Amino acid sequence: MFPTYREHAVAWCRGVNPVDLLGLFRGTTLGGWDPREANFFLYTLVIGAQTLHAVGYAMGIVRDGDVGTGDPDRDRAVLVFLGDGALSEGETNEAFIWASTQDLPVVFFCQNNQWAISAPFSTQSRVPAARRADGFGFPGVQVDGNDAEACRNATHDALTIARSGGGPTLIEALTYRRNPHTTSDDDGRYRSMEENDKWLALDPIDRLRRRLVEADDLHEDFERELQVEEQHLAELLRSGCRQLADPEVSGPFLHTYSETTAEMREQMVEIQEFTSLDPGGHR
Ligand SMILES: Cc1ncc(C[n+]2csc(CCOP(=O)(O)OP(=O)(O)O)c2C)c(N)n1
Repeated sequence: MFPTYREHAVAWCRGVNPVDLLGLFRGTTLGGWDPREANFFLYTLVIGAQTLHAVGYAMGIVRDGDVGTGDPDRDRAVLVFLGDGALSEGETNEAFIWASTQDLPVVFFCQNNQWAISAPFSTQSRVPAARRADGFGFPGVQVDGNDAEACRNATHDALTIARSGGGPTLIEALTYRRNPHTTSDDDGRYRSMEENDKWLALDPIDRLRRRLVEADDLHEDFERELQVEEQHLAELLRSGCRQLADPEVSGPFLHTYSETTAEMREQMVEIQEFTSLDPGGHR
């Protein structure tokens, strides 16, 4: 899996410690977890860049012969997440071309929340996001992004096709970003709250809850266990976030390239000496 930066729930399912996610947002780390352990790549803040990472990885899967063998323990596929804004990036369009022309085992999951900060989807595309795949020659499907089961089923089907050698799929999960883009974004400047209210009524968590109640699957014990788990997780996140250690200044010098050059070592020593000075410039 290659996430963008909104896949907290997916990370949770993959076993990534949510405190490690917060390290990235607090700026205490440039990564946060070992992608190999969770089979979940690092968050990518450079819009669209992860689509090419995913396609490159899918090429590796093909060259390893791990696609279309019919052996469920062997066949693999890549799932990459992107926002609607990422559809306008050159990298995403390059990724679509590679994926399509080489029948790569990759599923593009586009969370179309209809806003790229203040840019509405109408400024990104004249056609629904799913239809973008048509021009590249691979299938695109639109699902109700606020319907958890529909998203799960569409993803499952597309991954099955990819693993069996059937090539890529673009899934457009149509949803809505109800909050501002970030805590520094004033969304009142570019959109109406009525639109927001309309989507509040379609809240995906409420809908899943209603469905469980209707199916008689939401028992009291289950609800209670859920509440305890939620409380525990919230506490873990709060305390874990406060306890995150400051980053080592040597980090970027040691981890940017597989080998640290002599020049980088020199710069590392220089900055280590500089940061050990007090504000008056004394040791
Ligand atoms: C290459 C690049 N250009 C610009 C930005 C600044 N930027 C951060 S988030 C964002 C909007 C992304 O919108 P979308 O892909 O729809 O994702 P969303 O945050 O709405 O899920 C932009 C332009 C960036 N991070 N990377």
